[in-house]
Amino acid sequence: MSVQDLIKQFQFEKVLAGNPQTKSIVLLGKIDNQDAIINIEKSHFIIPDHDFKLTDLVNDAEIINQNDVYYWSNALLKQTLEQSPAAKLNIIHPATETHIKKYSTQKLHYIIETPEMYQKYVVPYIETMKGSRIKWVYNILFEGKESETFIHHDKDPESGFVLLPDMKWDTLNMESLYLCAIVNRKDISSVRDLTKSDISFLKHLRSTILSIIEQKYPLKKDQVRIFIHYQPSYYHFHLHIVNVSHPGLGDGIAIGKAILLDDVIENIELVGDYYQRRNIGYLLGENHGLWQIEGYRNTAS
Ligand code: M7G
Repeated sequence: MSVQDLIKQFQFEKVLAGNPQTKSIVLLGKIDNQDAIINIEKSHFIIPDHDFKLTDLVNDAEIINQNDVYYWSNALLKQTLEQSPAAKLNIIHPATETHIKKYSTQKLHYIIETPEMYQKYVVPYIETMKGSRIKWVYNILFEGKESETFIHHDKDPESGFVLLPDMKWDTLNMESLYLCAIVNRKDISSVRDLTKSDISFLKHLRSTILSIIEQKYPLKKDQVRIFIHYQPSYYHFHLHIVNVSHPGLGDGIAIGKAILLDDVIENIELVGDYYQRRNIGYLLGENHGLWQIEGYRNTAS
C-alpha cells in the first residue's frame, strides 16, 4: 500500500502524545481494522545560502496584533514535497501493543539499575524483545531493505556495519541530520555487553563513521555527536549520529537516555568491565515492558 493510501484509510481514534516544543503529534487509529500509529513532526526551515528572499518562504500572512515596533502574525509558508516539506510523517502499521505504549505520553521514573537488577530482570526481558521486534534491523543488514539509502555497507561479520539515514531524519535538512549505524555483530544487545575486548571495534566504528561524514556531508567531525541509548528500544547494537545543532526529538539526546560513544570507549579503556560493574541511571516510562515486571518495579522504586 502506498503512503497516500495508508493516509486515506487511517481512521482516527485518539491522540497518543503531542509536544508543542518539537511541534509533533502522535495519533492512534485503524487502517484495515489493524492498529496504526501516525507520527507527524513539523519540519525545520531550509534557507539557501544566497539569493534568499523572504517571499520565497512566506506565501501570506495575517496580522494578529501590533504595538510600537512589534508586529506578530500568522503565516502561510510556501512548501514543496521535494525541497521544503511542511512535515515529516511516519506510519507504523500494523502497530503492536509495545509500539502503542512506546509512543504514548506516560509518567517517567528515574531508575538506578544495579548489575543485580540487570542480571535478574533486564537480561530475561531483552531475550523477549529480540525476535520479530528487531526484524527491521535484520532486513537492513541481511535482506537489502533500505539499501538504496545506505551511506556505507561493510559486510564483515565482525567489524562491519551499515550506516544509513535514520527514520527520524527528513534527509533534506542538514541541521537535523540524523544517521544510524547498525553493526553486523549480533552479540551486543546494549552498552551492558561492551567490554575491553570491544575497544578496537568501537574505535573502528567511530573513525570510519566520522571520515565518511566528512566526505559525504558539509560537516566536520566536531559537528556531530555519536551516542547510544540505554535503555534502547531495540536490543541490537547501533549508534545514533546527529548534527550537534539538533537538540533531538523528545528525550532522545537527554541525559538519562543518551551516552556518548567517546565516554563509552574511555570508560572501558579505564575499567575493562565498567558496564558490567556499575549502576546505570536512566529514565523509564511506566509503559515500558520493564516497569510491568513487579520485581523490577519494586526494586527500582
Ligand atoms: P533506539 O535507541 O533503539 O530507539 O534507536 P529509539 O531512539 O527509537 O528509542 C533505534 C533507532 O533506529 C532510532 O533512532 C529509530 O528512529 C531508528 N529506526 C527504527 N526503525 C524501526 C527504523 C527503520 O526501520 N529504518 C531506519 N532507517 N531507522 C529506524
